[in-house]
Amino acid sequence: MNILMNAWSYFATNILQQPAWMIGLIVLIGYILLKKPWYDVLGGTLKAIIGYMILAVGSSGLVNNFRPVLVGLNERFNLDAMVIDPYFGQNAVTVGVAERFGKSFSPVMQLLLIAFVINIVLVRFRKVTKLRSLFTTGHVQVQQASTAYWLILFALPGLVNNDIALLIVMAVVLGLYWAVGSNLTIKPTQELTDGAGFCLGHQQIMGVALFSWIAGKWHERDIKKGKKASKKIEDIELPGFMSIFNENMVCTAILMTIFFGAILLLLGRDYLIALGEEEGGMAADESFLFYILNTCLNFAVYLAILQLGVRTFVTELTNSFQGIANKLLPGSIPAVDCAVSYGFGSPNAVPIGFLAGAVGQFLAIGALILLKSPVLVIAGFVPVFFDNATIAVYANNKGGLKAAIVLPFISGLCQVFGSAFIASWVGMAAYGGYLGMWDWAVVWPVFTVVMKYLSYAGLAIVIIALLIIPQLQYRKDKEGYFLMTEDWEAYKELKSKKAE
Ligand code: ASC
Repeated sequence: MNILMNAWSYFATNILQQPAWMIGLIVLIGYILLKKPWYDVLGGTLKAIIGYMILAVGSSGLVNNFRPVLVGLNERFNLDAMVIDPYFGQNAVTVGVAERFGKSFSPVMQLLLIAFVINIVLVRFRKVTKLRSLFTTGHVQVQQASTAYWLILFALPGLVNNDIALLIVMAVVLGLYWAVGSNLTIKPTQELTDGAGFCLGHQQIMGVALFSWIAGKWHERDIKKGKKASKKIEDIELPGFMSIFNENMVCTAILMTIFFGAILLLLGRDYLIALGEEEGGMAADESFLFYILNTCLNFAVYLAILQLGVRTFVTELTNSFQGIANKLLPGSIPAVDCAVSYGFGSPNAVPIGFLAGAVGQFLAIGALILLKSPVLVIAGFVPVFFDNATIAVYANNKGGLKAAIVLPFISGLCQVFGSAFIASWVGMAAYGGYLGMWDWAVVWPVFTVVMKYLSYAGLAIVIIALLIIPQLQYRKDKEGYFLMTEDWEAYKELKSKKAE
Protein backbone atom coordinates (compact mmCIF):
# COMPACT_ATOMS: atom_id res chain seq x y z
CA MET A 1 0.00 0.00 0.00
CA ASN A 2 2.83 2.29 0.98
CA ILE A 3 4.67 1.66 -2.26
CA LEU A 4 1.51 2.46 -4.21
CA MET A 5 0.96 5.68 -2.30
CA ASN A 6 4.57 6.71 -2.87
CA ALA A 7 4.35 5.95 -6.56
CA TRP A 8 1.14 7.93 -6.81
CA SER A 9 2.58 10.86 -4.95
CA TYR A 10 5.70 10.79 -7.20
CA PHE A 11 3.49 10.74 -10.28
CA ALA A 12 1.24 13.49 -8.94
CA THR A 13 4.11 15.80 -8.02
CA ASN A 14 6.22 15.35 -11.11
CA ILE A 15 3.70 14.78 -13.87
CA LEU A 16 0.10 15.43 -12.92
CA GLN A 17 0.82 18.81 -11.40
CA GLN A 18 3.36 19.83 -14.02
CA PRO A 19 1.33 20.72 -17.06
CA ALA A 20 4.30 20.42 -19.41
CA TRP A 21 4.85 16.78 -18.43
CA MET A 22 1.16 16.04 -18.25
CA ILE A 23 0.71 17.29 -21.80
CA GLY A 24 3.85 15.37 -22.80
CA LEU A 25 2.38 12.19 -21.34
CA ILE A 26 -0.90 12.69 -23.19
CA VAL A 27 0.94 13.32 -26.47
CA LEU A 28 3.12 10.25 -25.88
CA ILE A 29 0.13 8.00 -25.26
CA GLY A 30 -1.76 9.53 -28.17
CA TYR A 31 1.03 8.98 -30.70
CA ILE A 32 1.66 5.46 -29.44
CA LEU A 33 -2.02 4.65 -29.88
CA LEU A 34 -1.82 6.11 -33.38
CA LYS A 35 1.08 3.67 -34.01
CA LYS A 36 3.43 6.41 -35.17
CA PRO A 37 7.10 5.44 -35.73
CA TRP A 38 9.23 5.86 -32.61
CA TYR A 39 11.02 8.96 -33.87
CA ASP A 40 7.72 10.76 -34.47
CA VAL A 41 6.55 9.79 -31.01
CA LEU A 42 9.75 11.10 -29.48
CA GLY A 43 9.85 14.26 -31.57
CA GLY A 44 6.19 15.10 -30.99
CA THR A 45 6.40 14.46 -27.27
CA LEU A 46 9.49 16.64 -26.92
CA LYS A 47 7.92 19.45 -28.93
CA ALA A 48 4.82 19.34 -26.78
CA ILE A 49 6.81 19.45 -23.53
CA ILE A 50 9.15 22.18 -24.75
CA GLY A 51 6.30 24.18 -26.25
CA TYR A 52 4.55 24.11 -22.91
CA MET A 53 7.74 25.14 -21.14
CA ILE A 54 8.05 28.09 -23.52
CA LEU A 55 4.47 29.06 -22.74
CA ALA A 56 5.27 28.86 -19.03
CA VAL A 57 8.29 31.16 -19.49
CA GLY A 58 6.01 33.68 -21.16
CA SER A 59 3.29 33.43 -18.56
CA SER A 60 5.56 33.61 -15.51
CA GLY A 61 7.46 36.45 -17.18
CA LEU A 62 4.22 38.38 -17.42
CA VAL A 63 3.43 37.70 -13.78
CA ASN A 64 6.87 38.78 -12.54
CA ASN A 65 6.94 41.82 -14.74
CA PHE A 66 3.73 43.00 -13.15
CA ARG A 67 5.02 42.53 -9.61
CA PRO A 68 6.47 46.01 -8.89
CA VAL A 69 3.16 47.56 -9.88
CA LEU A 70 1.16 45.35 -7.53
CA VAL A 71 3.59 45.40 -4.64
CA GLY A 72 3.97 49.14 -5.14
CA LEU A 73 0.28 49.92 -5.08
CA ASN A 74 -0.16 47.87 -1.93
CA GLU A 75 2.73 49.34 -0.02
CA ARG A 76 2.58 52.89 -1.25
CA PHE A 77 -1.08 53.33 -0.53
CA ASN A 78 -1.08 51.08 2.49
CA LEU A 79 -3.49 48.66 1.01
CA ASP A 80 -3.08 45.57 3.11
CA ALA A 81 -5.52 42.94 2.11
CA MET A 82 -6.31 39.73 0.35
CA VAL A 83 -4.77 39.09 -3.04
CA ILE A 84 -6.97 37.49 -5.65
CA ASP A 85 -4.62 35.13 -7.41
CA PRO A 86 -4.64 31.33 -7.83
CA TYR A 87 -1.25 30.91 -6.16
CA PHE A 88 -2.19 33.08 -3.18
CA GLY A 89 -5.48 31.21 -2.99
CA GLN A 90 -3.79 27.84 -2.89
CA ASN A 91 -1.41 29.09 -0.26
CA ALA A 92 -4.33 30.31 1.86
CA VAL A 93 -5.85 26.82 1.79
CA THR A 94 -2.55 25.13 2.62
CA VAL A 95 -1.99 27.43 5.57
CA GLY A 96 -5.55 27.80 6.84
CA VAL A 97 -7.41 24.55 6.36
CA ALA A 98 -5.98 22.86 9.44
CA GLU A 99 -6.77 25.80 11.67
CA ARG A 100 -10.28 26.31 10.33
CA PHE A 101 -11.48 22.77 9.85
CA GLY A 102 -8.89 20.63 11.59
CA LYS A 103 -8.16 18.89 8.28
CA SER A 104 -4.85 18.28 6.56
CA PHE A 105 -4.13 19.48 3.04
CA SER A 106 -3.12 16.08 1.69
CA PRO A 107 -6.63 14.81 0.72
CA VAL A 108 -6.55 17.53 -1.93
CA MET A 109 -4.33 15.33 -4.09
CA GLN A 110 -6.69 12.36 -3.76
CA LEU A 111 -9.57 14.67 -4.55
CA LEU A 112 -7.75 15.74 -7.69
CA LEU A 113 -7.24 12.17 -8.83
CA ILE A 114 -10.80 11.01 -8.17
CA ALA A 115 -12.28 14.09 -9.81
CA PHE A 116 -10.07 13.49 -12.86
CA VAL A 117 -11.23 9.87 -13.04
CA ILE A 118 -14.83 11.10 -12.82
CA ASN A 119 -14.15 13.44 -15.76
CA ILE A 120 -12.80 10.46 -17.76
CA VAL A 121 -15.80 8.29 -16.88
CA LEU A 122 -18.25 11.04 -17.78
CA VAL A 123 -16.62 11.40 -21.20
CA ARG A 124 -16.38 7.63 -21.68
CA PHE A 125 -20.17 7.47 -21.37
CA ARG A 126 -20.68 10.46 -23.59
CA LYS A 127 -23.70 8.92 -25.32
CA VAL A 128 -25.53 9.28 -22.02
CA THR A 129 -23.80 12.23 -20.41
CA LYS A 130 -23.27 14.26 -23.63
CA LEU A 131 -19.88 15.32 -22.31
CA ARG A 132 -17.00 15.52 -24.76
CA SER A 133 -13.90 17.02 -23.15
CA LEU A 134 -11.12 16.05 -20.81
CA PHE A 135 -9.56 18.66 -18.52
CA THR A 136 -5.76 18.51 -18.87
CA THR A 137 -4.47 21.60 -17.08
CA GLY A 138 -2.89 20.09 -13.97
CA HIS A 139 -1.66 23.17 -12.14
CA VAL A 140 -5.09 24.74 -12.43
CA GLN A 141 -6.71 21.52 -11.23
CA VAL A 142 -4.60 21.61 -8.06
CA GLN A 143 -5.65 25.18 -7.37
CA GLN A 144 -9.28 24.35 -7.96
CA ALA A 145 -9.18 21.17 -5.91
CA SER A 146 -7.74 23.18 -2.99
CA THR A 147 -10.41 25.84 -3.20
CA ALA A 148 -13.25 23.37 -3.71
CA TYR A 149 -11.98 21.47 -0.65
CA TRP A 150 -12.39 24.58 1.47
CA LEU A 151 -15.71 25.70 -0.01
CA ILE A 152 -17.35 22.31 0.40
CA LEU A 153 -16.00 21.79 3.93
CA PHE A 154 -17.55 25.14 4.73
CA ALA A 155 -20.86 24.46 3.01
CA LEU A 156 -21.41 20.91 4.24
CA PRO A 157 -19.86 20.72 7.71
CA GLY A 158 -21.60 17.42 8.32
CA LEU A 159 -19.00 15.81 6.09
CA VAL A 160 -15.99 16.97 8.06
CA ASN A 161 -15.76 13.76 10.06
CA ASN A 162 -16.49 11.35 7.25
CA ASP A 163 -13.46 11.33 5.01
CA ILE A 164 -14.76 8.95 2.38
CA ALA A 165 -18.13 10.65 1.91
CA LEU A 166 -16.36 13.99 1.86
CA LEU A 167 -13.98 12.94 -0.90
CA ILE A 168 -16.73 11.40 -3.00
CA VAL A 169 -19.01 14.43 -2.74
CA MET A 170 -16.20 16.82 -3.57
CA ALA A 171 -14.87 14.77 -6.45
CA VAL A 172 -18.32 14.43 -8.00
CA VAL A 173 -18.94 18.17 -7.89
CA LEU A 174 -15.45 19.07 -9.09
CA GLY A 175 -15.25 16.37 -11.78
CA LEU A 176 -18.64 17.43 -13.08
CA TYR A 177 -17.59 21.07 -13.10
CA TRP A 178 -14.50 20.18 -15.16
CA ALA A 179 -16.43 18.10 -17.65
CA VAL A 180 -19.46 20.38 -17.96
CA GLY A 181 -17.56 23.68 -17.89
CA SER A 182 -15.00 22.69 -20.53
CA ASN A 183 -17.74 21.10 -22.63
CA LEU A 184 -19.50 24.48 -22.69
CA THR A 185 -16.46 26.06 -24.35
CA ILE A 186 -16.31 23.57 -27.23
CA LYS A 187 -18.56 25.40 -29.67
CA PRO A 188 -17.13 28.90 -29.17
CA THR A 189 -13.59 27.49 -29.31
CA GLN A 190 -14.17 25.47 -32.48
CA GLU A 191 -15.66 28.62 -34.01
CA LEU A 192 -12.76 30.77 -32.88
CA THR A 193 -10.09 28.36 -34.13
CA ASP A 194 -11.95 27.00 -37.16
CA GLY A 195 -11.96 23.52 -35.74
CA ALA A 196 -8.54 23.22 -34.11
CA GLY A 197 -9.93 20.41 -31.95
CA PHE A 198 -9.49 21.66 -28.42
CA CYS A 199 -11.50 23.56 -25.85
CA LEU A 200 -10.71 25.38 -22.62
CA GLY A 201 -9.91 23.70 -19.34
CA HIS A 202 -9.20 26.65 -17.12
CA GLN A 203 -10.73 28.90 -14.49
CA GLN A 204 -13.18 31.04 -16.45
CA ILE A 205 -14.76 28.37 -18.65
CA MET A 206 -18.35 29.05 -17.66
CA GLY A 207 -17.56 32.75 -17.96
CA VAL A 208 -16.21 32.30 -21.47
CA ALA A 209 -19.33 30.36 -22.46
CA LEU A 210 -21.61 33.00 -20.95
CA PHE A 211 -19.77 36.00 -22.37
CA SER A 212 -19.48 34.42 -25.84
CA TRP A 213 -23.21 33.87 -25.76
CA ILE A 214 -23.91 37.45 -24.65
CA ALA A 215 -21.55 38.84 -27.31
CA GLY A 216 -23.33 36.82 -29.99
CA LYS A 217 -26.80 37.90 -28.84
CA TRP A 218 -25.71 41.51 -28.60
CA HIS A 219 -24.36 41.38 -32.13
CA GLU A 220 -27.59 39.83 -33.45
CA ARG A 221 -29.67 42.47 -31.73
CA ASP A 222 -27.66 45.30 -33.21
CA ILE A 223 -28.11 43.84 -36.66
CA LYS A 224 -31.84 43.30 -36.15
CA LYS A 225 -32.25 46.87 -35.02
CA GLY A 226 -30.46 48.00 -38.16
CA LYS A 227 -27.56 49.37 -36.14
CA LYS A 228 -24.08 49.11 -37.48
CA ALA A 229 -22.58 46.06 -35.82
CA SER A 230 -19.29 46.49 -34.01
CA LYS A 231 -16.41 45.32 -36.19
CA LYS A 232 -14.03 42.61 -35.14
CA ILE A 233 -10.73 43.99 -33.96
CA GLU A 234 -8.81 42.30 -36.76
CA ASP A 235 -11.10 43.86 -39.38
CA ILE A 236 -10.70 47.40 -38.19
CA GLU A 237 -8.43 49.18 -40.61
CA LEU A 238 -7.03 52.02 -38.61
CA PRO A 239 -6.34 55.30 -40.38
CA GLY A 240 -2.82 56.55 -41.03
CA PHE A 241 -0.54 56.50 -38.02
CA MET A 242 -3.07 54.51 -35.99
CA SER A 243 -2.41 51.53 -38.21
CA ILE A 244 0.65 50.72 -36.09
CA PHE A 245 -1.88 49.33 -33.62
CA ASN A 246 -2.65 46.59 -36.12
CA GLU A 247 0.63 45.02 -35.14
CA ASN A 248 0.22 43.06 -31.94
CA MET A 249 3.69 43.73 -30.51
CA VAL A 250 3.39 47.44 -31.14
CA CYS A 251 -0.12 47.60 -29.76
CA THR A 252 0.83 45.77 -26.57
CA ALA A 253 3.95 47.87 -26.09
CA ILE A 254 2.14 51.19 -26.50
CA LEU A 255 -0.88 50.33 -24.36
CA MET A 256 1.29 48.95 -21.58
CA THR A 257 3.61 51.92 -21.66
CA ILE A 258 0.75 54.36 -21.29
CA PHE A 259 -1.06 52.40 -18.60
CA PHE A 260 1.76 51.00 -16.51
CA GLY A 261 4.13 53.82 -17.33
CA ALA A 262 1.67 56.10 -15.57
CA ILE A 263 1.45 53.84 -12.53
CA LEU A 264 5.23 53.46 -12.31
CA LEU A 265 5.63 57.23 -12.54
CA LEU A 266 3.12 57.62 -9.76
CA LEU A 267 5.00 55.16 -7.58
CA GLY A 268 8.10 57.22 -8.17
CA ARG A 269 11.79 56.60 -8.62
CA ASP A 270 12.68 56.59 -4.92
CA TYR A 271 10.09 54.02 -4.09
CA LEU A 272 11.15 51.71 -6.92
CA ILE A 273 14.78 51.92 -5.86
CA ALA A 274 13.83 51.14 -2.28
CA LEU A 275 11.80 48.17 -3.51
CA GLY A 276 14.98 46.69 -4.95
CA GLU A 277 15.70 44.77 -8.11
CA GLU A 278 14.74 41.43 -6.57
CA GLU A 279 11.13 42.54 -6.27
CA GLY A 280 11.07 44.03 -9.75
CA GLY A 281 12.14 47.50 -8.65
CA MET A 282 15.09 49.38 -10.11
CA ALA A 283 18.80 49.76 -9.39
CA ALA A 284 19.98 53.04 -7.88
CA ASP A 285 22.06 53.98 -10.90
CA GLU A 286 19.45 53.03 -13.48
CA SER A 287 17.69 55.59 -15.67
CA PHE A 288 14.07 55.93 -14.56
CA LEU A 289 12.90 56.47 -18.12
CA PHE A 290 14.56 53.33 -19.39
CA TYR A 291 13.44 51.29 -16.40
CA ILE A 292 9.86 52.20 -17.29
CA LEU A 293 10.36 51.49 -20.97
CA ASN A 294 12.06 48.16 -20.29
CA THR A 295 9.36 47.05 -17.89
CA CYS A 296 6.53 48.03 -20.20
CA LEU A 297 8.05 46.61 -23.39
CA ASN A 298 8.76 43.36 -21.60
CA PHE A 299 5.03 42.71 -21.60
CA ALA A 300 5.19 42.53 -25.38
CA VAL A 301 8.22 40.23 -25.17
CA TYR A 302 6.56 37.76 -22.82
CA LEU A 303 3.35 37.79 -24.78
CA ALA A 304 5.27 36.92 -27.94
CA ILE A 305 7.05 34.08 -26.11
CA LEU A 306 3.76 32.80 -24.80
CA GLN A 307 2.26 32.72 -28.27
CA LEU A 308 5.28 30.87 -29.68
CA GLY A 309 4.91 28.26 -26.95
CA VAL A 310 1.24 27.83 -27.75
CA ARG A 311 1.87 27.28 -31.43
CA THR A 312 4.57 24.73 -30.64
CA PHE A 313 2.55 22.44 -28.46
CA VAL A 314 -1.03 22.80 -29.62
CA THR A 315 -0.50 21.10 -32.97
CA GLU A 316 1.15 18.13 -31.28
CA LEU A 317 -1.52 17.90 -28.63
CA THR A 318 -4.50 18.02 -30.95
CA ASN A 319 -2.90 15.67 -33.52
CA SER A 320 -1.92 13.09 -30.95
CA PHE A 321 -5.19 13.36 -29.07
CA GLN A 322 -6.73 11.69 -32.10
CA GLY A 323 -5.09 8.51 -30.86
CA ILE A 324 -6.75 8.82 -27.45
CA ALA A 325 -10.05 9.89 -28.97
CA ASN A 326 -10.09 6.99 -31.44
CA LYS A 327 -9.13 4.28 -29.00
CA LEU A 328 -9.94 5.29 -25.46
CA LEU A 329 -12.34 8.21 -25.37
CA PRO A 330 -14.07 8.36 -28.74
CA GLY A 331 -15.38 11.74 -29.81
CA SER A 332 -13.54 13.62 -27.09
CA ILE A 333 -11.17 16.59 -27.26
CA PRO A 334 -8.64 17.98 -24.76
CA ALA A 335 -9.49 21.00 -22.61
CA VAL A 336 -6.38 23.17 -22.34
CA ASP A 337 -4.98 26.35 -20.80
CA CYS A 338 -6.79 29.57 -21.71
CA ALA A 339 -3.57 31.10 -23.05
CA VAL A 340 -3.80 28.68 -25.96
CA SER A 341 -6.65 30.77 -27.36
CA TYR A 342 -4.28 33.73 -27.76
CA GLY A 343 -2.81 32.07 -30.81
CA PHE A 344 -6.19 32.45 -32.55
CA GLY A 345 -8.58 35.26 -33.40
CA SER A 346 -7.26 38.76 -32.95
CA PRO A 347 -4.00 39.01 -30.98
CA ASN A 348 -4.89 42.59 -30.09
CA ALA A 349 -7.94 41.39 -28.21
CA VAL A 350 -5.46 40.22 -25.55
CA PRO A 351 -4.12 43.61 -24.36
CA ILE A 352 -7.51 45.25 -24.91
CA GLY A 353 -9.33 42.71 -22.73
CA PHE A 354 -6.64 42.91 -20.10
CA LEU A 355 -6.89 46.68 -19.85
CA ALA A 356 -10.70 46.72 -19.85
CA GLY A 357 -10.68 44.08 -17.09
CA ALA A 358 -8.06 46.02 -15.14
CA VAL A 359 -10.18 49.16 -15.26
CA GLY A 360 -13.17 47.14 -14.01
CA GLN A 361 -11.12 45.61 -11.19
CA PHE A 362 -9.60 48.93 -10.12
CA LEU A 363 -13.03 50.60 -10.06
CA ALA A 364 -14.45 47.74 -8.00
CA ILE A 365 -11.53 47.94 -5.57
CA GLY A 366 -12.11 51.69 -5.30
CA ALA A 367 -15.74 50.99 -4.47
CA LEU A 368 -14.74 48.52 -1.74
CA ILE A 369 -12.49 51.17 -0.21
CA LEU A 370 -15.22 53.82 -0.34
CA LEU A 371 -17.79 51.45 1.12
CA LYS A 372 -15.33 50.56 3.88
CA SER A 373 -15.58 46.89 3.03
CA PRO A 374 -14.12 44.69 5.76
CA VAL A 375 -12.19 42.80 3.11
CA LEU A 376 -10.06 44.69 0.70
CA VAL A 377 -9.14 42.98 -2.52
CA ILE A 378 -5.77 43.40 -4.19
CA ALA A 379 -5.67 42.69 -7.89
CA GLY A 380 -3.51 39.71 -8.82
CA PHE A 381 -2.07 39.49 -12.28
CA VAL A 382 -3.35 36.05 -13.23
CA PRO A 383 -7.08 36.82 -12.92
CA VAL A 384 -6.87 40.31 -14.30
CA PHE A 385 -4.83 39.25 -17.29
CA PHE A 386 -5.70 35.66 -18.17
CA ASP A 387 -9.44 35.80 -17.49
CA ASN A 388 -10.12 39.09 -19.18
CA ALA A 389 -7.82 38.62 -22.16
CA THR A 390 -9.47 35.26 -22.81
CA ILE A 391 -12.97 36.68 -22.48
CA ALA A 392 -12.00 39.45 -24.93
CA VAL A 393 -10.64 36.98 -27.50
CA TYR A 394 -13.94 35.09 -27.46
CA ALA A 395 -16.16 38.16 -27.19
CA ASN A 396 -14.39 39.81 -30.12
CA ASN A 397 -14.96 36.74 -32.25
CA LYS A 398 -18.71 36.92 -31.63
CA GLY A 399 -19.39 40.58 -31.12
CA GLY A 400 -16.42 42.65 -32.23
CA LEU A 401 -14.52 45.41 -30.46
CA LYS A 402 -17.45 46.68 -28.40
CA ALA A 403 -18.01 43.30 -26.77
CA ALA A 404 -14.24 42.86 -26.31
CA ILE A 405 -14.14 46.02 -24.19
CA VAL A 406 -17.44 45.94 -22.30
CA LEU A 407 -17.56 42.26 -21.32
CA PRO A 408 -14.05 42.02 -19.82
CA PHE A 409 -14.81 45.24 -17.95
CA ILE A 410 -17.89 43.61 -16.42
CA SER A 411 -15.85 40.51 -15.72
CA GLY A 412 -13.33 42.63 -13.80
CA LEU A 413 -16.10 43.96 -11.56
CA CYS A 414 -17.41 40.43 -10.95
CA GLN A 415 -13.95 39.13 -10.04
CA VAL A 416 -13.44 41.67 -7.28
CA PHE A 417 -16.94 41.82 -5.80
CA GLY A 418 -17.49 38.05 -6.07
CA SER A 419 -14.14 37.21 -4.48
CA ALA A 420 -14.56 39.76 -1.71
CA PHE A 421 -17.93 38.24 -0.84
CA ILE A 422 -17.00 34.57 -0.94
CA ALA A 423 -13.55 34.85 0.63
CA SER A 424 -14.78 36.84 3.61
CA TRP A 425 -17.83 34.64 4.08
CA VAL A 426 -15.96 31.33 4.07
CA GLY A 427 -13.02 32.75 6.01
CA MET A 428 -10.29 32.43 3.40
CA ALA A 429 -9.64 36.17 3.33
CA ALA A 430 -7.99 35.89 6.74
CA TYR A 431 -5.24 33.81 5.12
CA GLY A 432 -4.35 36.42 2.55
CA GLY A 433 -5.66 35.06 -0.70
CA TYR A 434 -8.42 33.68 -2.82
CA LEU A 435 -8.37 32.02 -6.24
CA GLY A 436 -10.18 34.98 -7.79
CA MET A 437 -10.66 33.71 -11.34
CA TRP A 438 -14.08 34.31 -12.90
CA ASP A 439 -15.78 30.97 -12.30
CA TRP A 440 -14.47 30.96 -8.74
CA ALA A 441 -15.67 34.50 -8.12
CA VAL A 442 -19.14 33.90 -9.55
CA VAL A 443 -20.12 30.29 -10.25
CA TRP A 444 -18.59 28.54 -7.24
CA PRO A 445 -19.90 31.15 -4.79
CA VAL A 446 -23.37 30.34 -6.14
CA PHE A 447 -22.74 26.61 -5.61
CA THR A 448 -21.52 27.38 -2.09
CA VAL A 449 -24.55 29.48 -1.17
CA VAL A 450 -26.95 26.83 -2.47
CA MET A 451 -25.18 24.04 -0.58
CA LYS A 452 -24.75 26.05 2.60
CA TYR A 453 -28.42 26.99 2.87
CA LEU A 454 -30.04 23.87 1.48
CA SER A 455 -27.42 21.39 2.67
CA TYR A 456 -27.74 17.99 0.94
CA ALA A 457 -30.73 19.16 -1.07
CA GLY A 458 -28.51 22.00 -2.27
CA LEU A 459 -25.80 19.52 -3.17
CA ALA A 460 -28.34 17.55 -5.19
CA ILE A 461 -29.47 20.72 -6.96
CA VAL A 462 -25.90 21.61 -7.93
CA ILE A 463 -25.20 18.10 -9.25
CA ILE A 464 -28.46 17.88 -11.18
CA ALA A 465 -28.05 21.36 -12.64
CA LEU A 466 -24.57 20.42 -13.88
CA LEU A 467 -25.85 17.17 -15.36
CA ILE A 468 -28.69 18.91 -17.17
CA ILE A 469 -26.58 21.58 -18.91
CA PRO A 470 -25.01 19.28 -21.54
CA GLN A 471 -28.40 17.60 -22.11
CA LEU A 472 -29.89 20.98 -22.97
CA GLN A 473 -26.97 21.77 -25.28
CA TYR A 474 -27.50 18.46 -27.02
CA ARG A 475 -31.25 18.97 -27.39
CA LYS A 476 -30.64 22.27 -29.15
CA ASP A 477 -28.59 20.69 -31.91
CA LYS A 478 -28.81 16.90 -32.01
CA GLU A 479 -27.33 16.56 -35.45
CA GLY A 480 -24.38 18.87 -35.00
CA TYR A 481 -23.54 18.28 -31.35
CA PHE A 482 -21.13 15.37 -31.68
CA LEU A 483 -20.19 16.18 -35.25
CA MET A 484 -18.53 19.43 -34.22
CA THR A 485 -15.80 17.57 -32.34
CA GLU A 486 -15.60 14.56 -34.64
CA ASP A 487 -15.53 16.24 -38.05
CA TRP A 488 -15.47 20.03 -38.12
CA GLU A 489 -15.63 20.35 -41.92
CA ALA A 490 -18.71 18.14 -42.07
CA TYR A 491 -20.22 20.18 -39.25
CA LYS A 492 -19.66 23.42 -41.16
CA GLU A 493 -21.24 21.91 -44.24
CA LEU A 494 -24.26 20.85 -42.22
CA LYS A 495 -24.60 24.35 -40.84
CA SER A 496 -24.30 26.05 -44.21
CA LYS A 497 -26.89 23.67 -45.67
CA LYS A 498 -29.23 24.51 -42.84
CA ALA A 499 -28.70 28.23 -43.38
CA GLU A 500 -29.80 28.03 -46.99
C1 ASC B 1 -3.82 30.32 -14.01
C2 ASC B 1 -2.64 29.87 -13.39
C3 ASC B 1 -1.61 30.20 -14.18
C4 ASC B 1 -2.09 30.88 -15.36
C5 ASC B 1 -1.72 30.16 -16.60
C6 ASC B 1 -2.14 30.95 -17.80
O1 ASC B 1 -4.93 30.20 -13.57
O2 ASC B 1 -2.56 29.26 -12.25
O3 ASC B 1 -0.35 29.96 -13.96
O4 ASC B 1 -3.51 30.93 -15.20
O5 ASC B 1 -2.34 28.92 -16.62
O6 ASC B 1 -1.48 30.47 -18.94
